[in-house]
Amino acid sequence: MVQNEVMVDGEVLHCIGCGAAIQTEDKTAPGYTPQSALDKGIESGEVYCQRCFRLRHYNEIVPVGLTDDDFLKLLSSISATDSLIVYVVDIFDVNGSMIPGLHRLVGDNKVLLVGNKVDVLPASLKKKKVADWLRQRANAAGIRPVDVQLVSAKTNQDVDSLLVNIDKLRKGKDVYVVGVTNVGKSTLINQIIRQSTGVKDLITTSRFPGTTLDKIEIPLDDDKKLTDTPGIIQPEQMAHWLEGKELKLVTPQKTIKPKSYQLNEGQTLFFGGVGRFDYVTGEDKQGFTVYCENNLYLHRSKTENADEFYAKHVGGLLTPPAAENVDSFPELVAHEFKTTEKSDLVIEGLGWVTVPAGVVVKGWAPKGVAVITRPAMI
Ligand SMILES: Nc1nc2c(ncn2[C@@H]2O[C@H](COP(=O)(O)OP(=O)(O)OP(=O)(O)O)[C@@H](O)[C@H]2O)c(=O)[nH]1
Ligand SMILES: [Mg+2]
Repeated sequence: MVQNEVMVDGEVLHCIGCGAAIQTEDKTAPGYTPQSALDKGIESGEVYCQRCFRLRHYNEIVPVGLTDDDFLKLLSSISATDSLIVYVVDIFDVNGSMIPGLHRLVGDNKVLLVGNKVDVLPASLKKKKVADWLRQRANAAGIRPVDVQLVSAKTNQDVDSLLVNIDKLRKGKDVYVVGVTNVGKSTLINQIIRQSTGVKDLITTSRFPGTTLDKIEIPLDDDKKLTDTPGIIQPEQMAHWLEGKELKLVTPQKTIKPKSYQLNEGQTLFFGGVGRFDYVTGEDKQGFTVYCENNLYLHRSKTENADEFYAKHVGGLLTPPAAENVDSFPELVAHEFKTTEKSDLVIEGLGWVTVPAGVVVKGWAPKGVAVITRPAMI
C-alpha cells in the first residue's frame, strides 16, 4: 500500500506523530512528507508527515482513513503477543467505545480498563459509581478487566497512579494501548512520555476521529515498549457524524455545569439538532437535570410541535449539524424508557438527563447512536 518508503539506518522511517510510514510521492496517502520537510526532520531527529503538520499547527484534517480490515489486522496481531492491554474508553461514550469482539482479540492477555475524560464530570458525580458501571458494561461485552481506573489524560488527573498500576500489572511485558478512535489514547501516551522525558505533545492528537494511523512504539525502562494504536471509527460514535466545529459544540470541553429544568408531561428539550429528550408521561413540575457540553444550545418546546419544529430549524437554530451537513446527518430515532428508580437517560457521546423514578421518557439520537438508561450517577 505504501509507496517508496523512506529508509533511515536500514529501517523504514515512520512519522512520530501518527505512526504512518513516511513517503514523498503520494500527497493523498498516509505519511506524505515533502522532501524539504523530510530533510529538515531527519536533521532534527523528529519527522512529522504533512498531515500531522497541518493537524498540529492549523487543526486541519486531511482524511486518509484506515479501513476496518487494517484495524482488525493490527488488533489480531496483538492477540498473538504476551502483553498487558490497556483498553481506553471515553466515559462519555461508553457504548461507542466498545470494540466488537475485543475479548477474542486480546486472547489470554490481561486487560486494564481505563475510563478517560474524567475532567468533564461534575464533582458531584460519584467516581466509584462510574467505575462500577464501566466494569458492568465491559462484562456485558465479554471483557473481564483485571482493574478499572478513571483518569483524565488531558488534565493529567490520576495518570501517575495509572502508571504505577500499569507497571505492577505488566510484570515486565510489553503494553498495548487500544480503544476506538477519539477516546484519548494518544493524549494519554503523551502524558506518559512527558512524565518520563519532559517532552510535550510528541504524538499528534486531535478532536477529529482517525488521528493515529499506525502503531507508535515508545520504549519503556526495561527494553520493553508501550505501543499506541490507531482507533477504529465506529458509526455508533456521535463523532462519526460530525465535523470539526460541530464536534467542538457536542464534545464536552470543560467540566460540565449541570442544568436543571422543571418539565411537564408533553415537553421536549432539543440538544442543538443532534439529540432530543421528551417527557412523555408523569407528574407535572418534575425536576430533570441535563449534563452536556456547556455551550450546546438547549431548546424547550412542546412535544406535539417538536417534529415540525425540528424539520424547520435543524441546521439553523438547532445546530449542530451545520446547515451544509443537514442532508447527510442521520435522522433522529426515539428510544422510550419507563423508569423505576432515579435514572440517567444517556445519549452516547452527547451526555445525559437525570430523570425521576416512575416516569416515561424518550431519548432521541442520530440513527445508530445508542440511547440507554442506568441508575443515576449522582
Ligand atoms: N476532556 C478531555 N478530552 C480529552 C481527554 N483526552 C483526550 N481528549 C480529547 O479527545 C480528543 C481525541 O484525543 P486523541 O488522543 O487524539 O484520541 P485517540 O484515542 O488517540 O484517537 P485516534 O488516534 O483517532 O484513535 C482530543 O480532542 C483530545 O483533546 C481527556 O482526558 N479529557
Ligand atoms: Mg491517537
